Amino acid sequence: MTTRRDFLKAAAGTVAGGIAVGGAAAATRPGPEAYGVSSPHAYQSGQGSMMYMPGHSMHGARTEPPGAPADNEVEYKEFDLTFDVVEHELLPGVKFPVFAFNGMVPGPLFRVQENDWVKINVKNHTEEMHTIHWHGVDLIYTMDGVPMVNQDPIHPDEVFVYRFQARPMGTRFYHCHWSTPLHAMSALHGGFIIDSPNDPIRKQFPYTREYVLALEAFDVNFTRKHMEELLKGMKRVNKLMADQRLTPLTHGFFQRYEHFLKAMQDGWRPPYTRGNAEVTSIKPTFFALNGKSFPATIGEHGHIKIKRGEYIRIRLISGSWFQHSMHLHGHQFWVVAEDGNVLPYFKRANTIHVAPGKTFDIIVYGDNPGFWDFHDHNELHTMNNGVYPGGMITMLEYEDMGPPPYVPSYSVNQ
Ligand SMILES: [Cu+2]
Repeated sequence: MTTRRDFLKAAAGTVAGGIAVGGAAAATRPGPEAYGVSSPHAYQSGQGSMMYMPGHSMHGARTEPPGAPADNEVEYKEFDLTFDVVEHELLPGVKFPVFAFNGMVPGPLFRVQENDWVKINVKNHTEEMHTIHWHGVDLIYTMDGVPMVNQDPIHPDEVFVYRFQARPMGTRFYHCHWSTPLHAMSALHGGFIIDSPNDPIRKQFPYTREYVLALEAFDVNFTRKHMEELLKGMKRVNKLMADQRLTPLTHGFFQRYEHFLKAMQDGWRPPYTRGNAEVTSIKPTFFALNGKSFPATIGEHGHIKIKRGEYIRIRLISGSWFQHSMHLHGHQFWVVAEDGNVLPYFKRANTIHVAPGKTFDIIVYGDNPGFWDFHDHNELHTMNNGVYPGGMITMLEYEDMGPPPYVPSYSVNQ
């Protein structure tokens, strides 16, 4: 006896067989839903995972991760940030394209008070995806900005809203965490200074000026080439999204680790197994302080100034993947904070090692009038494309010294 149910099963088998004749791959390879395309995103109040939204477009989209107080619950200090692509001049004769916050290298400097609630509306004006990580800030985990760990990357044309309480006090920073070498080697970083009236450094050293120095390394050739390729690739991805043809297999995004493993079982290969051009070594050729290489670090872009009897505070922020050993001539400074945190005792030093991801605060006292070199003692970083002098050299100038007895030239070796 044939039931209606058996009949339906048989019919389904026939249809499936018919498709297999037309294309074996279509019959054996699972569809996008097998890789988690349609499962709901964990963030209830967000936009959901935008990776495979039908009719994908992030124009007008505004993603607000959960976990922070609403606008009417606390008083927010509000800021706007953008991701842009700009042509940046490191020094005369050297321009290259970079990703930059608000078009600035480094990004704008934030100054807030400890325990302020801050709200940062971030808009992505580029064709590439990004996130922002607030380095050294103890915030709500949904605002931590790590793609594929606690947020989806911020897509082209999307607005993403970070909200958190600024704490603890100290020299913090922010950077893009969509960590392709391109972004790290590009200019997506900036200082995030959290002040407090209870700052013991301010009490012990009555400093009157302060400086923030981002230490940077750029491989301009790699950045030029890689950015061009990446933007081409992103245009293709955006087109595929608009045409609703993007699948996890073409883009390599999976909502769950098991989906990723299943795709590999089904024959998909991740880019890192393909001998892909993305796997390359980075050889920085230019080094910079606040976006400028020596001699462009001098003058209007702000070398460091001091007067006799003055205390100044310098906040050093690692914006690079490399080790920097900053040495000040003619002075013993105090190292007063590491990673933004006030040290239990203030160490005297003239050289400070700033490893990737670190910040240090130092206090300099004006007791030796002159013009003094402040530079990375890794001398490879004091060259511009292999030519000395350049890179991470700046100057400490006593303003009250009168005309200098000797004015150096800015000539470079041939
Ligand atoms: Cu980025």
